[in-house]
Amino acid sequence: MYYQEDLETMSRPELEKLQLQRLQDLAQYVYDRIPFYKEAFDKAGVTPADITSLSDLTKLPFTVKQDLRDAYPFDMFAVPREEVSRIHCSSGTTGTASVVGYTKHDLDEWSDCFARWIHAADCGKGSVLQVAYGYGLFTGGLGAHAGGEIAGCAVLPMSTGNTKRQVRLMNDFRTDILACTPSYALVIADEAIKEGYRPAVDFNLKAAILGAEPCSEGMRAEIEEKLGCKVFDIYGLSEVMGPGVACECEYHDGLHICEDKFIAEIVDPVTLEPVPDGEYGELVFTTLTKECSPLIRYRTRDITRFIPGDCACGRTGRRIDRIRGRSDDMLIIRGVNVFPIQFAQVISEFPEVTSYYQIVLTTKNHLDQVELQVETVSDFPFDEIRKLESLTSRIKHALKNNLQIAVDVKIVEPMTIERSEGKARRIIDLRGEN
Ligand code: DLL
Repeated sequence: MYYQEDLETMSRPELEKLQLQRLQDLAQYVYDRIPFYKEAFDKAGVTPADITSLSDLTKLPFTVKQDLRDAYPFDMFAVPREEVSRIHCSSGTTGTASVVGYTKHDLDEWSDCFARWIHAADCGKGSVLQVAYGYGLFTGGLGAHAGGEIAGCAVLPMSTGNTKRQVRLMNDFRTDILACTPSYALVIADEAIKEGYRPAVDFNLKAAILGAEPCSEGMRAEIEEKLGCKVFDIYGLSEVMGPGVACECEYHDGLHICEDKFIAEIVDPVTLEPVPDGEYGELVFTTLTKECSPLIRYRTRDITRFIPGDCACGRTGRRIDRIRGRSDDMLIIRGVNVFPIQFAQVISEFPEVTSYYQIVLTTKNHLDQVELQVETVSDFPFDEIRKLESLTSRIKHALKNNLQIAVDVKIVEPMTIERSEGKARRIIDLRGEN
């Protein structure tokens, strides 16, 4: 079921014509309004007038996360303050966050994107949408909320947490669609079962629109079985908009990009050259309709590929495969973005331990588990159990406060952690192996 059939099923030539027109306007717009882009275009020796075909996009410079951080807070905004309706920030980053602004028009465009995916899940007017993504600076909650309202749903703004209540209201209000991270969907399902419900029979769920983190096939199957509904993988990132940039349709064979609003490229993360169709590389986005925080060739660091061929649903937006990983070292642990350096920062405040550490990632019942292994300094009384326990619990607390995730801490004896002559191997990612 389409939401904006004309845009979603536009023929490729028509769509590409629209993209070119929008790209030309965008190039002029950012050149005139954002000093960063004027400088970057000048440096690359390109002017907005040089964009005469879609393939000219590759003449334009890339934008990276650091550019957004350097522009903190508002230097990348293309509109005056009085036209900004909302501000979000990227989650869980080290140092300065990247700030994204939205005009009223930007918010409407975003809602339209999300609404498309609610309709693709065969929901809309009359459906109850339970939003269990976090509300706040994170784009999940408000993005799903506004999309649900415009799609005609009755929106239940639960946010994350309070799982017993999520379960009770899901049953009592006959929720049709659940929107949250895949890990949280599983927590909700397990809580429901613990409370004595048979969610697949007792509840009214038709669809779960899950994203913000990778979801394995196994996890997806488990959620679908436990909750008795279809899972739709939804992708997005705050810098580019928020949830809804791409999502699965009813055929669940890749995520359609809203290509009337974004141009996607997949490039080799090292050479930055486009990879052949169907091959994996880094996803890059150019925003076509954003007024406040437009972006040219933004490097997402997410690794995926275009799925060749047409989709049976009739939507003409190309499909990307589910996100396979990231080209930088950002970890996504239970939906929270974490950088290894954040662990280092926390342990640096404990004189009892050295700066040698390793992060071991595993999965248990499809949920990410993270263990920090850290070494004591050589004069630490390793056999005094009370001291060891107290240190372990203090580090655990500090990590929870800083990273917003629960981390198991294993304190090991001096010189136990692998040393390296080259780059240290900080992350041992065993997810998917157990
Ligand atoms: O996670 C926006 C979002 C909210 C998307 C709700 C979907 C649902 P950020 O916090 O900026 O924004 O994190 C963006 O999360 O670059 C990916 O690495 C990862 N990510 C987002 N969706 C998916 C997905 C939101 N479906 C970063 N599969 C992105 C895998 C995803 N990874």
